[in-house]
Amino acid sequence: MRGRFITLEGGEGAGKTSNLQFIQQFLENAGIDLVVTREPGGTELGEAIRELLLDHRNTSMLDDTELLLMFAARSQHINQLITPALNEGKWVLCDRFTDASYAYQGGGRGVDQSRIQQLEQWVQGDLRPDLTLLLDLPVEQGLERASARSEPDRFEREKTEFFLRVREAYLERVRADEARYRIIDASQPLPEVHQQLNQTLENVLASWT
Ligand code: Z5A
Repeated sequence: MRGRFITLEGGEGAGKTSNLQFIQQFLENAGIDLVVTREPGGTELGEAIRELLLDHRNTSMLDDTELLLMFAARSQHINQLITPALNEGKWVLCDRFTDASYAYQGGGRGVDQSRIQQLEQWVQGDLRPDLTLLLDLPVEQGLERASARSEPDRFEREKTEFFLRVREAYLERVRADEARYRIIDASQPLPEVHQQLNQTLENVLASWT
């Protein structure tokens, strides 16, 4: 049987890294054979593309170039890792996926949604996540948390307005397809966020069996 595809999304300082391991542990404890990966990245080529995308010295990168690089990395990732794993019956937990393109390139940069939709169709065919966990919190709170980072990357250098548009684009995605998403209130202290994740995952897994 084909495995399940779960993605984790969130804006700046939402705590993806802090929560990914918790989700992984939950799923592995449930006896699931899991592959954990990330975007942009997940393959050798994808990780090289990630470096180009995050390097703050690449100030001349055009918005379309950024979008195309995201989908170039995604194409490699899907064909080399995600689809083979799902076909083997493994589950895939991916730290960011195409919702991030809609949020950052669409909402943040203002790239036309129809371009993203075309690339999504081309690169992914029918592949869509079965579940997307969105860690949501007010932008100012997220930026406050993220400010402790040493060297901000190309995205982390953006202004508050950019991240407000990113958040709104994520929430708009949820409103358009509520069945696929679960919003996690990431403004709460970490143990409470874990509790929400625990409850959410228990409910979803029960509904899948
Ligand atoms: N991107 C894109 O534009 N388009 C696409 O299609 C894709 C990606 C796929 C890299 O992604 C960039 O790629 C990303 C979007 C773009 N740019 N940004 N920004 P990434 O996922 O690798 O990078 P990230 O967003 O910086 O994720 P992160 O490293 O997981 O950061 P985080 O969500 O902020 O998580 P954190 O490091 O766990 O938490 C930040 C701090 O907050 C840290 O000090 C924690 O201890 C603290 N924290 C976390 N949770 C809590 C709670 N609950 N209470 C208190 N403090 C907390």
